[in-house]
Amino acid sequence: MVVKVYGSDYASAKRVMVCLAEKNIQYELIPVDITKGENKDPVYLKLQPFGSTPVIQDGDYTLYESRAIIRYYAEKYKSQGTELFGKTIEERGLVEQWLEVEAHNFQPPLYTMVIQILFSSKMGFTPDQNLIQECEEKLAKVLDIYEERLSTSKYLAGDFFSLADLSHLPFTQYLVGKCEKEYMIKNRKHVSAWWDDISNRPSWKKIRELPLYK
Ligand SMILES: N[C@@H](CCC(=O)N[C@@H](CS)C(=O)NCC(=O)O)C(=O)O
Repeated sequence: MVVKVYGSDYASAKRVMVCLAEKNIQYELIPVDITKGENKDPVYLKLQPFGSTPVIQDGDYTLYESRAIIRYYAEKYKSQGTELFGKTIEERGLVEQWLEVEAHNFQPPLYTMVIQILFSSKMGFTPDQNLIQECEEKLAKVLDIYEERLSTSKYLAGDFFSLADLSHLPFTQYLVGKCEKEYMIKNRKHVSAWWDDISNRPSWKKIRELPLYK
């Protein structure tokens, strides 16, 4: 059965799509255009009552929150495609730790920067340069900790690619691309090598080049 991914051409749906690609799971993207308010449609709100994307439907099973979805598929198809949780319970613990770091330390300042730099005009407000600067400083401190970690292991959770690395792909792509802040990655030798490695995985190259429905 083909998994249905309801989402838009934004980062959180791509987090799910790249996970499905690593696991060789077929999916169909059902466009939900948030710029047209389709995520607030009563029919969509029955699937995701908070009105954000993505949501998956796998048969009669429905799940939202991108990180919950990727954890679900990494566990459900443990032995199919790339092993994304590591092999031991200790490795799993480290994958979970870095997934939490991504969600609570890395993503918040970067998310604010992305909204301010890329989406402010669409959303009808002027970017706040002080806020962007503040977020950049916060993110730089987080990346300094990544630099230290990645000087002793190839990937975040150890010497294996995992869900923790994967979860960083969509928003870091905004940072190095449309936000024009690639120097934040390139100026850190180990972070830069890590980014070159994970962003060149065939799964991510496929997702980031998708025209989706734009
Ligand atoms: N914690 C949620 C966040 C999802 C999220 O922020 N989605 C954005 C697109 S990247 C969205 O749908 N925004 C519209 C809205 O929430 O109203 C997840 O990881 O799934």
